Amino acid sequence: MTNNLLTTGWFLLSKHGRQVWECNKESKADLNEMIKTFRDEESRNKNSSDGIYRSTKVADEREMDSAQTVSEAVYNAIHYYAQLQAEDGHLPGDYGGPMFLLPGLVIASYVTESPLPDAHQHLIAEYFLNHQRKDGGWGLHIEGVSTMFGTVLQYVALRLLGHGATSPELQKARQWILKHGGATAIPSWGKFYLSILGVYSWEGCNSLFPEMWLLPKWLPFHPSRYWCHTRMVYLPMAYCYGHRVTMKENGLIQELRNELFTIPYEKINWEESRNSCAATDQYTTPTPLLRILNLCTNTYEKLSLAKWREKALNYILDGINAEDEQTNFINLGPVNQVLNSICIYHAYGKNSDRLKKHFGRWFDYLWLAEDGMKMNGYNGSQLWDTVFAVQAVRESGRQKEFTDFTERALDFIEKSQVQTEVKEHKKYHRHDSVGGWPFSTLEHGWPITDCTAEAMKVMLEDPQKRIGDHRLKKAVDLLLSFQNNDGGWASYEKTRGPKWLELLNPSEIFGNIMIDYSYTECSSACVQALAKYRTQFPDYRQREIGRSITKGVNFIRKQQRADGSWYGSWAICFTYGTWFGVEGLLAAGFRPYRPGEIPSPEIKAACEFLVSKQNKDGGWGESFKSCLQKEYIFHEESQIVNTSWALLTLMEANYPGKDVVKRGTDYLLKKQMRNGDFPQQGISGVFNHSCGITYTAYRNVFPIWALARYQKMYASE
Ligand code: LAN
Repeated sequence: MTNNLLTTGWFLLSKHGRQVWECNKESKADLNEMIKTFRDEESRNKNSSDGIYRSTKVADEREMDSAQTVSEAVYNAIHYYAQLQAEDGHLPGDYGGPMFLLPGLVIASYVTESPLPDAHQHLIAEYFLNHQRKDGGWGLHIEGVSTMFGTVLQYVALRLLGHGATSPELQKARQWILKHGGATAIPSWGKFYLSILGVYSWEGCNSLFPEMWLLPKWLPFHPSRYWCHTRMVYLPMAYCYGHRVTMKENGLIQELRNELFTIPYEKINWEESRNSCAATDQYTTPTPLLRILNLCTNTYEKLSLAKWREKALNYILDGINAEDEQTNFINLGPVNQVLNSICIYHAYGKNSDRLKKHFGRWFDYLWLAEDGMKMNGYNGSQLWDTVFAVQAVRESGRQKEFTDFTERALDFIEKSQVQTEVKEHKKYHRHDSVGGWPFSTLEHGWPITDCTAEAMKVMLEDPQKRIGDHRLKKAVDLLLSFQNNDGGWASYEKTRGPKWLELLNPSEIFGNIMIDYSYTECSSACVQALAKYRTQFPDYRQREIGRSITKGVNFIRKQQRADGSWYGSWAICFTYGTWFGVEGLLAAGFRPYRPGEIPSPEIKAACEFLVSKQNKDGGWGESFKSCLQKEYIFHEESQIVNTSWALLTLMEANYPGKDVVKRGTDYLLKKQMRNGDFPQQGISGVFNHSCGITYTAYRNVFPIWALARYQKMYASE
């Protein structure tokens, strides 16, 4: 099968981390066949295995002998993974999973009269069909149960792509929608998209109160204090709401109005629909405070002063333009990419240069796999995957055998550090950027605390010293400036608002999105990086670094639960959080297990927690539900990725129960395929507590790392 894929004509073009799928061939027959196969296997894992990209790269398919020793397994695993590297040094991979991103792009393409090429449209529709659930609906993400948000959005997107309402798939979807109350029960972000299309009325949306941006900045609820993703999504949303941006009506829109609701469109009570949300979708319930606020802003809409509205909308458009330029039109994420495109079309028209630039960037988000063409959750996870790859290979001690790989990866990391400040960043509420590293590419440019920290860790061990002392100092300065008063580190910025702002979370589908909170993972990475820096450069900002580490450690300790675990916010879940918790504390000098010594109680408790969750087959497996319910829930089967995190943690703590570690390692060895790869199992990433996201690289990089650590510790095996 793998060789067939090479004849599909699709390949990934990559430059400085930018990822664009291109096709050089007219016939896509093989690809079609493969994509259909994905759908036909009823019981199959919903996670594709990034088969297309990998088949275009893995030329060396010589059947290697199955590894007999851990050392051979490590070699085979790196040998396989290294082949996935792009020319520019980064490790490309599937970053799909959420099901609310691609329909947004299809809607934007329709509304802005900017059609995607036919082949893309075809593959996008296939992706939607591949992820339809048996009950006819779609979830918030590929593994989630059907929701109104997912189902209406994919339904509408398929219709916009030319699928007839009478097709069996769409009929089934429609039944699901009607049975669950019709599209008036779609959550607010869905109401927003439908209003743009004219398939729902702006009257049925709570006010997005554009004037909020004109309020004094010292107010605790000023939007500049929101988590950057929330801020950057509600900015263009407020623009569209303020202008009541609505597409010109046409036959298809009229049909959709007839298809999506339980009562005739003209009879819908819009005011009543504002707060309706299907039970399947509700992760957070609107609080009384939010309801009161909505009442006020909805009333304001009736009186709104034209002068203020105009001023607010101009201010917002200026903010949209700034974000476009600062990110080279990539934008912070896939949602504001889509929304900004719609605003730009509205403000400057279909033929404007700005819209063309947006259009060009849509392709940076599209990813092709054997389940069709999807929209990635970001413009890629380039830097993140590459910094882990280097650390894993380094732990194996095999850099010399893979010099080319490591050199190119280091080169990519070096080039990705931000070295010039974002233009007028303060005016546009951005934290400093110089010295930081982004999650994806330099062109994207938004630096992140833990991406900066992980890249620093790698650069501190670079034998070539590619980045000199000066640039390392800049990274330290930035990390110190990011630290919160509670001692922790948030994701992109310092926490800017009070915790009670969460009471105003208007998205029914996500939790904890209003402010940027301190996270265990981010805090641990920053503590690790600062601790490492301090040992090599004891003279630079010595006291501040010392204080920062102490505060960071206190924060991490406070996050530990009574059972010894840490909750992970950005991957599933307690095994991930606990890995970071333990590595952070150990880097700061907490005691691991050592003969004749008592380990630090935090470390002991964490190890005991992990040991208590080991499965009979030696592996660990955690369900996505852990993230939602905030308690450890077992997956039906052990997961390679969870097992690797648990093993990395236990070994870093030098846990004395060798049998536990050996059985975990044996599980990994058993799972490895002959070519060195590992099978793709369940989804492993998460955000905002409710949405899963694919990190396809994790199935390679973490077993490499864990096996390498095993080999290092028990060299003879
Ligand atoms: C990411 C991806 C990377 C991730 C880590 C660096 C791993 C984490 O340690 C900190 C948080 C961060 C940066 C993160 C935050 C939320 C993101 C940006 C994402 C999960 C990728 C996609 C997601 C974004 C919010 C998706 C768009 C959806 C909206 C609700 C706006």
